[in-house]
Amino acid sequence: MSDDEELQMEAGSAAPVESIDSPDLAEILRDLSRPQKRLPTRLLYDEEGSRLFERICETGDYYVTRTELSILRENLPDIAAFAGPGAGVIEPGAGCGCKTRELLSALEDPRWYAPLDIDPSVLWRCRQTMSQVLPRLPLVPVCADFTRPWRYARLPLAERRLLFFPGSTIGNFEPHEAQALLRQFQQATGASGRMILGVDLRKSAATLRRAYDDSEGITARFNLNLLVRLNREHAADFDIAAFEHVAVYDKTRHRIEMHLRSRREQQVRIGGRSFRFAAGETIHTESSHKYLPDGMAQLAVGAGWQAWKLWMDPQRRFALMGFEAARWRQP
Ligand code: AVJ
Repeated sequence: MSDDEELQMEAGSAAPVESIDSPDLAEILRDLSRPQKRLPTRLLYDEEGSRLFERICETGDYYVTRTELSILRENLPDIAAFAGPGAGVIEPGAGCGCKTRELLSALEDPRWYAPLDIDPSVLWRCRQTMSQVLPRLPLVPVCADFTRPWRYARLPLAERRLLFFPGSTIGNFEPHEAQALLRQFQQATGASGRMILGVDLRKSAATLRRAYDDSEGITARFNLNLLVRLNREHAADFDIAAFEHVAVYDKTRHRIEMHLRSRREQQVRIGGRSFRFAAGETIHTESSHKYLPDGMAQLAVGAGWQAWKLWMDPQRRFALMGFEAARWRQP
């Protein structure tokens, strides 16, 4: 997404456009050329992918969303106090915004809400729900890939900026990338900035495997939809039935990985290239890192934040962590 396309929805007229001659394809071809084939995780979230992800959140096996929401509800007054009055709320990767709605309703005099999402359809739906629940709150939707630089300086004034990053999306990045992202968030919120981060905590491999390979098969559809998308958008010829979803827990890196496994030996064409798959060979599509609260605090401290608050469920499956900008910085 180019600089000029960001903030386009502010004007409220034209729908944001996805770039057609996408740099995505170059990245896809590079990723499929690696010894361990992979695909960019963010491509899971097209319109169908975002819808399927919302359905994953409703499954019994995916404890993440439910648990985070219960922590938020249990601690709302405390969390709102931490955010302080007059905040402008930024949410990278906003999604359906149901958690945010609860947060925003509890805040004292919030100034605006800026959801960022790579998928314009998500922003349109977000605008619709927000106009019903919080019609007076100014909405500043930003259509952008939040992992790339975006123009946060153009956001309106507020007492302070609060960055809300729930859902444990931070876990989808390698630890060093996660730290770089947290540093970018710190720059986006400034010296008076605060951040509320959702962090999924370490737990048994069995629980994690069930959460990322639910018995209803929604996660499998979510993962396979990536190939459907490549067929549609990049004229690839993946035989969807010849791949299956797998979730593997890597105990040393503390992360659950999603892969698409080739059921047989096959060739796939995309972007004028041909890729060979051995039977059983996989494409790595997502990693979800699991942290201890201390480990995440250390990452954030290295990114210009100081740890401030920790809210958890009684079983310690998930944490909401509150940070404020570090007052003291290493030269
Ligand atoms: C959207 C990053 C929170 O990693 O748990 C859910 C995505 N993938 N099931 C996660 C996901 C498979 C999810 N996040």
